Amino acid sequence: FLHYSAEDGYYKTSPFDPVTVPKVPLHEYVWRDFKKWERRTAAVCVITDRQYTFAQMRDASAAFAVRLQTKFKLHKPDVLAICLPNLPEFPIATLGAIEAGLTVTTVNPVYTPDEIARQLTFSGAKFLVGTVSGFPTLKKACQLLGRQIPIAVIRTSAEESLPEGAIDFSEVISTQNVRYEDLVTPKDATAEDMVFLPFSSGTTGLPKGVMLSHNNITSNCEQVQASLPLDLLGPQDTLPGVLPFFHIYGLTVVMLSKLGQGCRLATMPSFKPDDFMRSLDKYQGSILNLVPPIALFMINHPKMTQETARHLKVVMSGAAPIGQHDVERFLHKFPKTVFKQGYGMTEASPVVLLTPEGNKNYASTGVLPGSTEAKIVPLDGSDAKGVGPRTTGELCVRGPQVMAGYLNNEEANQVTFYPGNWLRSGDVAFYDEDGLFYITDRMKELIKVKGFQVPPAELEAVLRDHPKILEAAVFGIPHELNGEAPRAIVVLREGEKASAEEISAYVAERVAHYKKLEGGVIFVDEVPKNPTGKILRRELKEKFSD
Ligand code: 4UV
Repeated sequence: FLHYSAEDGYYKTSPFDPVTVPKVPLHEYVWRDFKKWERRTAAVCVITDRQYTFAQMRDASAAFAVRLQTKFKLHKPDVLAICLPNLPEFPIATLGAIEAGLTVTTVNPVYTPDEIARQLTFSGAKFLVGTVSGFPTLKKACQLLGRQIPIAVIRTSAEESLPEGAIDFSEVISTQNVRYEDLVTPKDATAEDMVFLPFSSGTTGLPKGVMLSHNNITSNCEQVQASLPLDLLGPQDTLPGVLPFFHIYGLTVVMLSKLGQGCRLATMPSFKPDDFMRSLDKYQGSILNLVPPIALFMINHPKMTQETARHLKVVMSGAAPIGQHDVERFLHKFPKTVFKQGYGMTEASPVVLLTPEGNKNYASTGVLPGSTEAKIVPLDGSDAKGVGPRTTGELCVRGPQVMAGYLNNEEANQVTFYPGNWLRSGDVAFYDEDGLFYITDRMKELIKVKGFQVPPAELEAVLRDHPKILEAAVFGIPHELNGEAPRAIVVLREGEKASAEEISAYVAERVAHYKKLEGGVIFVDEVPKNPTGKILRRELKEKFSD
């Protein structure tokens, strides 16, 4: 599977058969077989036991689509923002908006009003879906935005009443008095239209809108499904919905791909040990996508036993590196499960590498899925040609799952793609003679905390706003449980004094909790920079990591 061309240098192709790009809108793709299991449960909340069958979910999302068009006058190319924890209604909101022809931008529900307002501004969202408890934050975000957006809220229990000014989500998804025939498909709708607009910082800078088309996502669903044997996955299976659906890993790989295959989602709004264990035990979780900190939880928590995980067949870890030693510890405790890894990025819908069947090489993150090509480019970027096996460099990929680009950001698109549509991952990797890939390092500035993106540029901007701070730089240091933790080096203005606690608290007030400066604050006289003023992050890491 190794090829050479004068243009691309050495590049790898997938050991799998090419996938057929579905060429249908995403909601049609997800509902393609739903009649086969329409009476079964599609999603259940492990806290309230609130649930929807496939038929109920299908009808509710279609009703939502009709009302978005007729009542709220939303049409392609309008953007709808979903700011929800994992609830059974998440797929209803998503698939309904898509059926109405809209683009969905998914917002992290733990964001601060500032962070939400920024995403609403960049995406131009015209409608918001949230929860009763999240409503005050969403309202504050809209105030910052200076523009009114209708906000529909989900009531997660009977005790929650509708806040003033909010729209009742249960009313807009109600199947009573809906005229399904009123739904219009725009004449110019194609499977190349943008269906999702998640945000990612990519290789550098602030978060940017990632334009993903219906075909990007449906292709990736096909790629993921083809890599798992069919008898392994189907309507008999339950997936604990623990990875956040707002993040592309939870959205594509867990929520959409698995609903399309008739699996049941056992959703939980956040990771809480008891809820998580209930999803495996009472709700019989059989396939589990997780991030390394959850694997560590399963290894270390005394109540998490083989008995708790007795239904579990397959575990797939991704979004951050997991050590081979930890995989071995996991398999020692849960010998009956198959352990797989995946590697992906928002810009690739997300899956780029997957562990093949029968693999026992736990140092590797796997092989390329169908129709995907990859090459390794020397790190200095002097020549965008690929190198051969066992030589490290930047991993670059090409395939039907790769984004068209970042929204309204030609500059970022220029640096993110090499000629020939090769998406630069910003990760350091190599492949071996068997076509297995190994991620060895990250060259982009991104920090990953529990698999979540923490863009240093964002924290640096917050720090620079502090009246006592002249300059700041942020980088990641290793963290035993979370993978990494953000650490800041700070230059104070002349004559100013501040404590590390004061700076940390200032940041903590302004960002989502996982972005806090858990790695500490160090005061310095100067931030190391190159002659053009770019922060020298490698040097920072080497100098200030201990
Ligand atoms: O953009 P993002 O936040 O995207 C992700 C997606 C992870 C997925 C998706 C589908 C899977 O099936 C799966 O197993 C994992 O995280 O962040 C992208 C960056 O995260 C790092 C790497 O630096 C990416 O550029 N990353 C993601 N997966 C891995 C990883 C991994 N397995 N090992 C090491 N780093």
